[in-house]
Amino acid sequence: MRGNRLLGLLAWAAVMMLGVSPAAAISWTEVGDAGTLPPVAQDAAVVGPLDAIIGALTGYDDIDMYKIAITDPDAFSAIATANLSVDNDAQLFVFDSNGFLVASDDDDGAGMLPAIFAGELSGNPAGTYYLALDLWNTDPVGDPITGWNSNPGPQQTGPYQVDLTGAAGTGVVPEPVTILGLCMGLGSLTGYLRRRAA
Ligand SMILES: [Ca+2]
Ligand SMILES: [Ca+2]
Ligand SMILES: [Ca+2]
Repeated sequence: MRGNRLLGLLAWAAVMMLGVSPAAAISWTEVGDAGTLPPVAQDAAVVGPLDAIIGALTGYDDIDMYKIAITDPDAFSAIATANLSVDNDAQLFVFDSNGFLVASDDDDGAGMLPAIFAGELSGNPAGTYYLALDLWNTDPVGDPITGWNSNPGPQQTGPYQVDLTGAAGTGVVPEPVTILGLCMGLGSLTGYLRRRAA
């Protein structure tokens, strides 16, 4: 009995030390420059709830597309904040796993920033989606998307953040065998401690 309680305590301590608590929401920060179409979208490869994407628009007409998981379509929202060099006139687009547009917005957020609110994706299945942020008025071409009509007005650059609800990273949870190995190791340690105590 004492051994079981000790094992539980040690497992809890190990989880805390490894930082693998599955409930902690985390953000994804753009690495280099995110691509513009699903095949080259940047994978938000974190494990568990994804509460924000942080990036920057650079160059003449940057388009940043990220691959994410939408775990709760009813609760899904994407609210942009930014500090772009002219007037923050950005846009948001959400495409499904096949590249079909399922939601978009230009100015529903603060100022001319875009926002997609909870409920707008209701009726869509949970799964893989692509979230893109770009400048007005560069719009997707084709449905499913095959490209973009570059038409930034005004052209501008700067940092942005898209706060998310109902979303998760595309990373995979650790293999069960890893957890099993950890528990076996803890079991051995518990046995050792019990033998020492005896
Ligand atoms: Ca970028
Ligand atoms: Ca880009
Ligand atoms: Ca806008």
